[in-house]
Parts: sequence; C-alpha cells; structure tokens
Amino acid sequence: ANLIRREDYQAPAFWIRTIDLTFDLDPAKTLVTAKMALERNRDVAHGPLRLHGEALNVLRVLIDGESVSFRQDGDQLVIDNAPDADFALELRNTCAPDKNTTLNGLYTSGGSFFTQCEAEGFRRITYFLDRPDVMAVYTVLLRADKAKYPVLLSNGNLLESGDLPNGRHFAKWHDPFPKPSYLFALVAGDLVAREQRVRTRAGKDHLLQVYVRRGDLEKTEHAMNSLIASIVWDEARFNLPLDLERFMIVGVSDFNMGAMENKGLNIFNTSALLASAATATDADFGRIESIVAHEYFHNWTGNRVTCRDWFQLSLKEGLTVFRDQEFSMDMAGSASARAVCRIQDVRNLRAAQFPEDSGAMAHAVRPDSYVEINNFYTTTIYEKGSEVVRMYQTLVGRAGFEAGLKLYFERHDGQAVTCDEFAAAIADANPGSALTTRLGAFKRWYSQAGTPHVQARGVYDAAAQTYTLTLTQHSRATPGQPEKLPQVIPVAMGLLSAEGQALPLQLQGEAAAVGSDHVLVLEQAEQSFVFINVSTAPVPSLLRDFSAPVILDDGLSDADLLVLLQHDSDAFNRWEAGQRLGLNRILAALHSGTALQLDQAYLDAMRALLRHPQLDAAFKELVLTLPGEGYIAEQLDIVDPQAIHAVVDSAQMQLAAALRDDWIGAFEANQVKGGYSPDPVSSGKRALANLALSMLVMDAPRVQDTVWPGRAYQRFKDAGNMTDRLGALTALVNAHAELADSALERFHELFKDDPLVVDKWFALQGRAPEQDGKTFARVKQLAKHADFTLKNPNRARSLIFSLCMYNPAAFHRADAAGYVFWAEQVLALDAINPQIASRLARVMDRWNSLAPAYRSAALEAIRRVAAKADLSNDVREVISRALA
Ligand code: DPP
Ligand code: ZN
Repeated sequence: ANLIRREDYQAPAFWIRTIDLTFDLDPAKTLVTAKMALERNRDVAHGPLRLHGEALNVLRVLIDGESVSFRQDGDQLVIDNAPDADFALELRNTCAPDKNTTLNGLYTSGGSFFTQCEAEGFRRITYFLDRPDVMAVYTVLLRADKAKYPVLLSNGNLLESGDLPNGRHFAKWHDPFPKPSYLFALVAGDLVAREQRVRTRAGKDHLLQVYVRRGDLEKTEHAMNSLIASIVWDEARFNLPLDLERFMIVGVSDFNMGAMENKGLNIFNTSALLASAATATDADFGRIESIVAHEYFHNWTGNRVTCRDWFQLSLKEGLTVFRDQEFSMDMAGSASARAVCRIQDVRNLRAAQFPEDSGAMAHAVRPDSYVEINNFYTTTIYEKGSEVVRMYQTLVGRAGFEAGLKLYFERHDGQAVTCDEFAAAIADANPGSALTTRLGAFKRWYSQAGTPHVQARGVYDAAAQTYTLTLTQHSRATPGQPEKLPQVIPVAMGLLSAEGQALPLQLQGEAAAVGSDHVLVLEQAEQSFVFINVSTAPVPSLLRDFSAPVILDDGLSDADLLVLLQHDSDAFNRWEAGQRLGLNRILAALHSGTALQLDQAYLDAMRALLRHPQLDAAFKELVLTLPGEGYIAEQLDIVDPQAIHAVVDSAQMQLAAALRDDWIGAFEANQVKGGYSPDPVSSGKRALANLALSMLVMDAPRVQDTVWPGRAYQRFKDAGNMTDRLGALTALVNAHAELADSALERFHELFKDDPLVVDKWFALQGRAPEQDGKTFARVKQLAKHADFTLKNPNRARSLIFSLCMYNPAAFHRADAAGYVFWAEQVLALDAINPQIASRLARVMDRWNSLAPAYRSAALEAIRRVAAKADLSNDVREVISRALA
C-alpha cells in the first residue's frame, strides 16, 4: 500500500471537461458507456493518460472514434499515446452492483441501485481521473427495467424520459455545474417522493423531493421541513441561494456514512432521514435536522467551491460542520437552547476528537499523508476542523467572518482550492484584525496534530488592584511530530467577584474597560495579561463558550468552581464548572484507589442546580449527567476501564440516593403534555424526566422500592413517543431491573419490522452497563440473533460498535474475551466492507495507555489482525499505526 503525501501533489496531466454517461442498469452486470472530452494540461510535462479504475471489466477504449492501445498498471488504465490536441475518449465497461458489498461505487440495496462516490468510488463505476481537481459537466442517460426501477435519478435537471422496448425505460439528466467525480450520483428503484415547491428570495421556484421506499413517506416530513429551513437560513445568514431547479434527497438503508452531498441529489442513510414521533427520539430529530442542513450547505461549501486534493478535506467538512452547528443553534432559538447545542457539540468533540488527537491515528486538520483516504473522514477533520473555523469567526467577529466567506466565493466559485485559499480570503477581508496580523501562526492549527494544553494561573494584588493572569501552552508529541510550536489560541474570558458579580475588564495600557467579556489571544508559549482597577480578588472564567479546542488547566478551587456554577453569565462555563466538580472527585478516587464518597458540598450544589427555578430542563440534564467514562479515561496516563466504571457507577448511585426526592420532583415537574414536538423546551423536559427516571429506578433496590420500576415499565408500555419509551426502557435495562427483559422482548415484538428501531434495540443492549459479564455475554448471543447481520453498516454499528466503542467496561475484560471478539469482528467485516471494518479497528487506537493487565492482551489481538495476509488497505493502515 502506498503512502500518499500532501507535498507530492501535482496537477493532473489532463482535464476532463465533459462526460456523457450511459448506464444499462442490471444488478448482476451493468454496462457503462462514458464519452469524455479531454484536453492536456499545458502546465504539466507531457505524460501518458492514466485513468483510475477498480473492480471493472473494460470492453473497449476509443480515442476520437478509433480503438487505441492501452495497458493496465495496477488499478490504472494507461494510454501512452494520447493526442496532444483536445480529443474524445470513449470507454465501455461493466461492473457488478449486486456483488458490491463495500457500498462504494454502484451497488444495490433492497432491490434498488445507489451510488457512493466520495472519496474514490467513481473509479468503481468507470475509468476516470477520479480526483477532486478534475471537474466536468455531466450528462447521464439511465436505462432500466421500468417495473422494477420506475424511478431513475441523477444529478441536475431532468432533460427527458420515456419508454423503451422490452419493458425498459430511460431518463436523461444534465447537471450544468462542473463537478468532481466524487459528487456524481445515480439512483434507480421503486421509490416514492414527498414533494414541495419553494421560492427563493430571487423569486425563482424550486422543486424539493425526498425519495424513500413505499411505506416510509410519512417519516419524511421532518427531513423536508429541515431542508426548507436550511435553504432559508443559508440565504439569510450567508446570502447563499439554492442554485438548482430541483433538489433531491434519497434514503437508503445500506450506507457507510450519515449522508452524501452529491450535487442536487443527496443520498442519505435512512437513519439520518426518517423520523416519526413513534419511532425516532428527540436526539434523532435533532441529528436529522443537522445532517439535512449539513449536506445542503455543502452545495456551496464543498460543491461550488471544492477541494483541490483530499488533504484539504477539512476545507469543506470543517467549514460545513461549523455552518450546520451555527444553523442548529439559530434554530434552537433562546440563548439557553443555543448553549445546550454548544455544550453537546463540545462534549462530542472531547469524547471522540480528543482521544483521536492523543492516539495512534492522531493527525492534523490538514494531514500530511495517508494510505487510504477513507480513514481520514475523522472527527479531527470534521469537528476539530469546525472549531478552527469557529476561531476565525471569534478573531474577526461575525460580520468579519461573513465578509470573508463572501470574498472566498467571489474568488473561488467553480474552483478546487486549498485551506490556504480559505485562510487568505478570511484574512484579506479583515485587514488589521487579530487574525490577519498573525495568520501564519494561526495556520498551525492546520499542520500540528494534538490538543494543546493551556495552563492559567492568576495573581491578585490587592494593594495595586491588579490581577495578573499568566497563560502558558504546550502540545505533546504526536506520531511524526515530536516538536510543536505555540499556537494562536483565542481565550474568551471574564472575571467574577466571589459573590458572582461580573467585574469590568481593563487591560493595563488600555484607556478604558472593555466590558465584562473579552477575548485574549494567547500566541506565545507563555504570556501574562494584567488587568487593572480590579476591586476584589476575582474568580476567572476562562475559555468561555469553549473558544478554542484545548485542554485547560485553570487550577480553580472547589470554591471558585461553585461560584462559576452558580453565577457565570457564560452557560458553557457554568456547565463546565459542574462537570469539573464531579470529575475532580472521580479522579481523586481513581488516583487514591479508594472508594468514592461524594461530599455534602457537591451534593448540595447539584441539588440546588436541579431545583433551580430559572434554569431550563435541558441545561439541568447536562449538568446532572456525570462526565463519560471515555472522557475520564482521557484524563489519566494509565487507564483501567473497569476501575473507571466502578467509580462512575458509585458516583451515580450516590447522586441517585442523595437527591432521591428531587429526582421525584424533577420527574413530576417535567412531564410534557399534548402532542409530540421535538422543540428544545419539550425535548429538554423529556431528557430531564428520563434522567430522573433512570436515577429512581437505579436507586430502587436500595430502598426496596418497586413503585418506580413499575412506573418505568408502565411508561415504557404507554409512551406516546420514542423518546419516552426508549428512556423508560433504558432506565430498566441500565438498572438491571427485573422487568428489563420482558420490556426488551416487548419492544422487539412491537418494532421488529422497523430496522431503525431494531438498531436501537441492539444498541441499547450493547451499551448496557456491565454487571458480572452479563452485557458481554448478551452481545455475543445477540450477534447470532436472526435479525443481526454485519452486511448492513447500521446494524453492525448498533451492536458491535456499541460494545467495543461505547461500553469500555464491558469490552475491556480481564480475560481478553472482548479483544478476541473484536479481532473476529474486524476480520469478518473486512471481508465485506473495509470502510466499516477500519472504523471498528480504530477502537484500539489508545491500547497503549491501558493498564498492563489489558495492554498485553490488546496487543495480542491487534497482532492477530495484523497477521492476516489479505487485509484491506483501510484496516492495514489503522493496525500498522496502532503497532507503530
Ligand atoms: N457525506 C459526508 C459528509 O457530508 C462526506 N462528504 O460529510
Ligand atoms: Zn460533510
């Protein structure tokens, strides 16, 4: 397997300006004819034409109508004597959609045809310069059996359609926008559509369609509403209109990713598309809204301006995640609901990206090399990439950022560009700004892997009325990057009095106070900031709204944290203070190896928060939820997942017991009446009620209570929506309640015909807290269940990933059985779908930090996978990095 390096980038030797594709669709053998207009790239030295192709059977190759000699070089088709003048290339080949279990290229699912071309799937359809800087205008003719495939879709606009002999029919599509091959899509099948017409501000009418299988139509209303909201938002916030007459979304149940932004024809995993009150949770509704928005926003950030090469992936992904996060916050509405979105985003970043950044696969937002690009669709590229974009906005302000984005489109519409061009556009639109004056250093966010550690220490001088805040930063070595330079870190901050009053901020040398909320820019290894006219010893509130993706050590005492928890005007730091109070106690118990005993001060603070008359339920639920076991593991140099689980479990039991009456109060006070709506207020109430119910069922054995488990069961049975039903079921399962098994059985019986709900059923059991090895045993049993299959990525994730990725205490076992299971599943998956297998392989990224008892067994399992001779490049890269 080749290592591909960013510094080796070369422009293509040829451009492909147009392509006319004809598909004679047949599941066993599809015939593809491609007619392309090529021209030499005069900027590149003369060379052969090399086209990418994988798993194809080539039938003929013509240049300007004449057959031409060609040779195969690995996965490339090479034509040595291509003309110097512009020429027409015609190719004919077949592929086998039914046999394609990789779900890359053209494949079948549930009897219909679908494609997935990002990153390099187009080469499994026909031979092509399958790289994002080659942009062509596509015309696509689809021919298929009319009864089996009544719907024939591709990108752009429908030119014509009609019947053909032998029960076949055709449709011809044309996409006027030149696009890279990764944005090509086709769909053929027996589908139905929800339709809606919208008018954009320019007065143009557009047709919106959401295609799904018969029977799923009523579950598309939320997606359609989300699409319309996205269109309105992108015009209002960034002045970016819908540019196609028709915008289509199609759902498919076998899909590797969440969704794909193909021009005008987005293809969605049904899990990111279908929702009804009865079958989807509040979280599902939120996720669907955000993914529909994400793919729609790609139409500008990704499609109109695309990536020059795959090292620039975050150019479109980081930016588009930033845009979908902003959209979700704007949709949430109130300041408090926005803060809830932000907290959830940061919680996800810390749970997934921080470990990635300190593990074997750590890589920069713009990586330097890869073996398999599919391995780099990571939380670093996406979520850290989004944080980087957010820092631009923090440094130039919201209006400055909008001006920068406008300039970016003015300069680069229709082009394939790099992260440098994006940085230059934002900087050039904001001359003299905090970003522009230090752009070179800021761009280290693209090149340095690893999460910077920031330490903050303050000294108050009562006599001089000054407060000196000293910030230091350092980043640990990551694979291939032993030394790091200081980064540009915006630190949003404020100072509070011990009574919780916001203090005015006046930096030494400044004429006046700058209000009570300010952004410091840390750019040296160490920097001090002196505040003057500080009337009382302050409590610093640093990194407000999580203004940079760093690990902050502010050295605050419990007393300081309590001030922030009670009074900080920044909701993020308020939440963070509560988390830190819990985390400190959990870590102290882990370090000392003693049982955790939660103190009265902590419990009182949590009780006061839970009882708070003004705070929203959604916020309370976030504060009262203890840090996750994975996040706790990140705080430790040597990780014992069993020990962490035991301490967290004990903390939860104590929180459940000590606040019992308040949990009852919270449950009663947060019942949502009336019809279901996934709005932030209702979903916040349901979240808090579900947390309360979990606590009460968990605490029941202690007080020999049968009422709350009974109520949970009743609620599970009678619930009017999936959030309440699954919440009650989760409460029973997680507490190992006696009623759990019959509830699980009933749930399966009720929903056995709905694959997305069956996924939830598997996932819940895969994530159930471990107790005496029962969870692990059950997962192994469920892997043999009639409904289980590794072929469907959602199903594989629901059970196997739930255990290996999200249930550390069930997975990391003293007897190594978890690792043996993992190795078996990775190998089994790799034979079917390398992309999914490689995701599972990544579970072992952090094996090196495991306590010795686990470490050697984990290494043995990794070596067992490595020993397999015919591993995919995908898995091979991940495993080699783990062993490096
Ligand atoms: N489908 C993936 C996404 O939208 C890859 N582009 O992020
Ligand atoms: Zn994306």
